[in-house]
Amino acid sequence: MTTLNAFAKAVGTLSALFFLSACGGHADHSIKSGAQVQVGDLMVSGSWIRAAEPPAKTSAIYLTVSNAGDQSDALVSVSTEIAEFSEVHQSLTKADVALMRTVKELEIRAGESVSFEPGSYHIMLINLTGRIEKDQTYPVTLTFRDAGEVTVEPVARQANAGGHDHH
Ligand SMILES: [Cu+2]
Repeated sequence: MTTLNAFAKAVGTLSALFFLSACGGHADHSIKSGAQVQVGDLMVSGSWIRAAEPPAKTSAIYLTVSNAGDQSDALVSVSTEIAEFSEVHQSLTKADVALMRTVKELEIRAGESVSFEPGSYHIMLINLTGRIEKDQTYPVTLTFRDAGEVTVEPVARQANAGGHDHH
């Protein structure tokens, strides 16, 4: 747990630095890649994607979804051109074995937020169609059951797998 917490803190610090250096001065750009995109009562913030180079065929996207409304909503699909398949997964540890399960519909309850982060929920990208280069942004469309579609542009960061072994 200590390692994970330290990792999460390091990532948090890096996000702040990247945000300042990559987006300074361009208001439109910073809204897209950064920090917050709103759709209905939902706010998607802090999106980033794990940089990947061949032969890696998978990567993952992390973000936070907050629901300011008084109705539950759910993330029902994710699409992007950078991978053949995109799925919502949850990492679990059972008897010291790291596992992942597919989440068909991820509920985001009224007034709550769900964080996608290493070791927990993530958007798994399977069969990447190219490399994911550090500091580049890659558009990804999220579809919510009620709020509908929204496109976010996570920025790529170098990060170790954080215990995320896939298949
Ligand atoms: Cu996964």
